[in-house]
Amino acid sequence: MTYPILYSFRRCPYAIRARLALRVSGIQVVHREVVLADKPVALRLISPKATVPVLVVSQQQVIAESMEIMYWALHQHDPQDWLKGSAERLAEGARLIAYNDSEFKPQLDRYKYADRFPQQPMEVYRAEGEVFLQQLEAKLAVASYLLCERPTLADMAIVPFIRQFSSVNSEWFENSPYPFLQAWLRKLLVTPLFTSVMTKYQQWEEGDEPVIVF
Ligand SMILES: N[C@@H](CCC(=O)N[C@@H](CS)C(=O)NCC(=O)O)C(=O)O
Repeated sequence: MTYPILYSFRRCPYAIRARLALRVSGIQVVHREVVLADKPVALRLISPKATVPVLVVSQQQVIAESMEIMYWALHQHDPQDWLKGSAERLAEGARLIAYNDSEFKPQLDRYKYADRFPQQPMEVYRAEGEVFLQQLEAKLAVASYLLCERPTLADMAIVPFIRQFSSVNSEWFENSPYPFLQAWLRKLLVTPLFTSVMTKYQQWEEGDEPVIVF
């Protein structure tokens, strides 16, 4: 039996979303923990852009984008119906994910690493990111999850990024005017699914015994 190989980094929000989908779909993978400052040659060879996550399904099929890994896994098995919903809801979910990846993530990086962007004080970058928090808060004020009363792809693709935003200054986040978002984050982070994908692994090195996870 050969398993797909997942190059991953524990705290990377893109890798977390990929691991959530792989885990929920029950797909077993060989896990290779990457240290971004010390990327393995094997990763660079298989994916020249060398970002994580990367899923090596076979020699012919290498998936180097986190959303594509989510879709690949869920198209095989989607036991919690993350991909199910009306066309309108799915389109709204896709819009939120696209906004997360293209607008919110750069804002999150500037907030997190504000000292590297001295043009503006940290509060300015945080306020930019809050535009997305406000959008999510409005959704969560009327439903338990972003699109409906159960988690869907949008929740699972976005929650790792809100987790990262919240942990830049957890005291600020806990006191921010986003109670529905706070509750949603708390609820998702304590699920067995989420905690299971946050297992710690040692840095992978060529020749290591395969670490099989599912
Ligand atoms: N669009 C990619 C982005 C992945 C990404 O940027 N991952 C970060 C880690 S969170 C990374 O690997 N950065 C490369 C580096 O820091 O050298 C995806 O969705 O998978």
